[in-house]
Amino acid sequence: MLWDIFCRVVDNFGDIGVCWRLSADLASRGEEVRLWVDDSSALAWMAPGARPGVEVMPWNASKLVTTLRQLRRADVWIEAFGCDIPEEFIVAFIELQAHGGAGETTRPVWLNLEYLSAEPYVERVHGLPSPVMQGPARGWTKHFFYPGFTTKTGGLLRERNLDAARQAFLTTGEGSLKTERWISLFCYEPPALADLLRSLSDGGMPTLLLVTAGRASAAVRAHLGPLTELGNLQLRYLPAMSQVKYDQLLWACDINFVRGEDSLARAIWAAKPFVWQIYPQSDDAHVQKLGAFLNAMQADPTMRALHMAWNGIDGASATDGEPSCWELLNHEESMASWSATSHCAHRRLSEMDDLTTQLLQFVSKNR
Ligand code: TRH
Repeated sequence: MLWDIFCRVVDNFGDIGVCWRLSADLASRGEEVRLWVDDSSALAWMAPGARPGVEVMPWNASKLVTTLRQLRRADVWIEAFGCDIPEEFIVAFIELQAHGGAGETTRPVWLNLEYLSAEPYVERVHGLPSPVMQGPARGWTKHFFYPGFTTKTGGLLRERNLDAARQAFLTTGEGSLKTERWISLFCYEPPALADLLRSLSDGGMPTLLLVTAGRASAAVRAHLGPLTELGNLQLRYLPAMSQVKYDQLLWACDINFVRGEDSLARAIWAAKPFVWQIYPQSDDAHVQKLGAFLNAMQADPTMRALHMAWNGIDGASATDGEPSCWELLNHEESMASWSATSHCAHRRLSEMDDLTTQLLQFVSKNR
């Protein structure tokens, strides 16, 4: 089948990151994908080189109709994260259909791919139809498709060879040669960054902090200036890596600090302890979303406390004599417990159908 995936880059890299992974995964299963994106610049480092089966198309309304007239009609439309397909695109599709003399049955399956959340409402709304009430496609129907953490949701993106690639990397990869603890850091500007840096430098474990390019590097440099060594902590600033290399980084590290949406899912697939900085929302909706995720992970109280602290959300603080959540990063017992939680989540979620498999099933049922 031919898929049109529409992506508008709002900010950061999650929108294009998820859309690229989905496009590449569909292509690896024999599907053809046109990825329409308004800003493809991040793909230069995130996904360098051509990918057979995926064509990146500029989302440029003025050129769209001319471009479309020369193209085949797609079988599936995916609007990622609530971005609306441009009206010109729909009009051109209908015109093409009329010229071809095709009937109603050739309407594409039209899906609205939503953001990832573990909140309970996701199970209720996943797969629901949404009739189109106005515009050139009036009378057509879209469907909501929600990624998620339970079998009643659309699941998570997970390439079919992902676990085999991870296992191969772990047996042969450079990650197995290290002597100190490795921690990767991908974040915005976490309110508790100073606490983390202090606990790593003062803790008893030699640690290499691998700081990703962009906002994470800027945030650490704002605290430490040009320093690359502090007590037991060494720092290395990384260049922007491809998604493949970033996955390998997560596999190689002992703890991963991740953010947003896509890197969170990848941290789960790395099966290592992780700490998530959620994308903050102005109405504080992220607080509930974070709580729902920690429930889905079956997180213990210390893992919850660490997440609350990292995200600057008021929660229970350590009482006198108890170690703070930052000190727990240097405690073998808590690390073993977080590690067990990550392994369980990895195993549980690996048993579910992945998002691409579920999309393919949904589309074949609704064509
Ligand atoms: O960049 P993000 O913060 O994206 C966010 C979220 O998606 C959020 O939900 C959304 O509302 C907001 O954008 C607009 O984090 P995320 O989702 O992890 O996306 C980062 C992508 O970048 C992911 O695909 C991994 C990739 N990446 C690389 O390819 N190389 C790198 O070096 C790094 C650090 C990341």
